[in-house]
Amino acid sequence: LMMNSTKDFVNKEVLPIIDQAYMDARFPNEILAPLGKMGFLGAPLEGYGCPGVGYVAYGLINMMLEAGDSALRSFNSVQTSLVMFPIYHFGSEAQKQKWLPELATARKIGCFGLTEPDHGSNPAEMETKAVKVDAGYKINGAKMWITNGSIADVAIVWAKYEGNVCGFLVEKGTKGFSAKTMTNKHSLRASITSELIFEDCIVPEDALMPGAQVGLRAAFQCLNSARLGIAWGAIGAAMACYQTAVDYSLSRVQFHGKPIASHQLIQKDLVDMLTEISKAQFLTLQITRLKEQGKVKPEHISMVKRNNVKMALEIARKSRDILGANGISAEYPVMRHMCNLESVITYEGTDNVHTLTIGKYITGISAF
Ligand code: TGC
Ligand code: FAD
Repeated sequence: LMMNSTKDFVNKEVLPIIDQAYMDARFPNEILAPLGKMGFLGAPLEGYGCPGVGYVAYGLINMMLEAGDSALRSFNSVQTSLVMFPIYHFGSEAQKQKWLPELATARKIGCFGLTEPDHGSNPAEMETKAVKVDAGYKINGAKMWITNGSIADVAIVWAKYEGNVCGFLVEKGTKGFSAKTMTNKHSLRASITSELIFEDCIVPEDALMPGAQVGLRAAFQCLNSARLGIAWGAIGAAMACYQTAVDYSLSRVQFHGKPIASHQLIQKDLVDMLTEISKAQFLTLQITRLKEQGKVKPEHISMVKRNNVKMALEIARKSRDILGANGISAEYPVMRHMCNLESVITYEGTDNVHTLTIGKYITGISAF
């Protein structure tokens, strides 16, 4: 039900506007109200206005959102897994009551600041620091490449306090905190990406999430949830590219008046695409069921994030090829998906990071 209603939402509200929003490098704010009404933000969480429908539903929602555009799935990943999830699991009762119902309806937007200009794959070396002051904590540092940063009402900010990574809630408008939209992106153009700057930014004592004072473990738990959603989302982008290739190859006529779909090499490409999408769906469904049963390991999630994004990129590139010159046109979604997926393969752990995570699991040797 959630999957079909998300598909209807994407068809009705998103597909008519997304190409132009992408070309204009604009996040389509107009979808926020209908998105909030759909009631699927915070899908796996229960209570505080969240639907509590589990991770399979969360995954299927992400799959249909990313069939529209990776920017929508990015929005949901950040809002649900990187902002609502930590508030829900690590926040105080007051923080949950204040933020979760508003975030669940998209009346408020959140962002997640872990990456820094000089520390991406290895956040353990982060430089952003918090020190204790009379009024609470003083934060100094910078975060980079932060989805939703400059449109967010609240930022989950990871900073070292007494050498230990802790999670803080920093509200928009806090003195010493500014967010600047990053421009000139060739990828995820319909998503806002920002730099967050903290200059003697003083947050109150209760900005610290009580459960997020355990080092990077808390941040990584958020990433486990988000990465699983991304694995599903990438399948959606692949499905959209595959369907475009099927439709196009049936209508495009070349050589002897025949549709290109009648040529054996094109059929092989379509067969390979459908096979890879189906394999990814089954593997990801099984791993998501393990997650719902509390049996999943981070390495399972690395495996599907790594596999599915690479699979989706290959399908997007092949689909673009099947469309010939039309493949680069904004009349078709494939080049947009392909460019978006170049971010998706990098964020939430690069392809190499997930390879080495699984390599460490197999051999017991860290090759980072
Ligand atoms: P390591 O020493 O291995 O572990 C430190 C502590 O964390 C625990 N841990 C995990 N816990 C839960 N889930 C996981 N996946 C975990 N991985 C590690 C670990 O048990 C340990 O706990 P404790 O209690 O002993 O302290 O960590 P490390 O610092 O060596 O890191 C290893 C590495 C490279 C895998 C990690 O740094 C990593 O994953 N790097 C990639 C960074 C990344 O993914 N950044 C994402 C930023 S957010 C983003 O991109 C959002 S995009 C959103 C969108 O628009 O969709
Ligand atoms: P680097 O870590 O500098 O890596 C560069 C290259 O070196 C990569 O190929 C990498 O795999 C490789 N490499 C690094 N270390 C090793 C090693 N030990 N062995 C082998 N290869 C290695 N971050 C957030 O915190 N919040 C967000 O909301 C967010 N949104 C984003 C949105 C977009 C559009 C993008 C592009 C990024 C976003 N990020 C976000 C940042 C993202 O998580 C980082 O870009 C990512 O973790 C990689 O870090 P980096 O770019 O610094 O690359």
